[in-house]
Amino acid sequence: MNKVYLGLGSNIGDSKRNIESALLLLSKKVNILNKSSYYETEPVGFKDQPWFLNMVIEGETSLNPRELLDFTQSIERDMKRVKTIVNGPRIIDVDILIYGDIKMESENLIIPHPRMHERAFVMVPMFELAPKLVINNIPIGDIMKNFKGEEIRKVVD
Ligand code: PH2
Ligand code: MG
Ligand code: MG
Repeated sequence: MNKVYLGLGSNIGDSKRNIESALLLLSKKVNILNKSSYYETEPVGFKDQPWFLNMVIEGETSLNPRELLDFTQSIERDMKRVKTIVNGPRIIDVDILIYGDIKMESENLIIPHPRMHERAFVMVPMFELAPKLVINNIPIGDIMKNFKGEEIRKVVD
């Protein structure tokens, strides 16, 4: 079994339900060990869209990285995600953030996720789950010092 961290996000429709549906689908092939809190997050990259709901899960899977990507993309397809603008609104987004100790760069899959260091909406929930994680030789706590101040609010329920 391989330890993975996956990031989920949604900003169309009932985002909480969308993420919960994706988690249910994910659980067929990923044993979900731990879930972060949910966070309402300011859109990054393309500003003129609703805020996102984001969270991160820690899991284990026997799928290899390629198979895991196919699986997460099949979930996005099953949930009728439509690709429009880059960084634009989406019903569901499931991203592979970390896969064990693997570093890889293929045309459509880079692990660890190349942009996560800049994104509070990924790193804050990940820090909650794994405060001692080291990513590309940098402790997660150090990465957290570099954000540009995008707003993110923990959802308390
Ligand atoms: N995802 C993006 C681009 N921008 N902003 C927030 N707040 N949350 C996201 O999940 C997100 C984003 C591309 O995947
Ligand atoms: Mg994404
Ligand atoms: Mg994605």
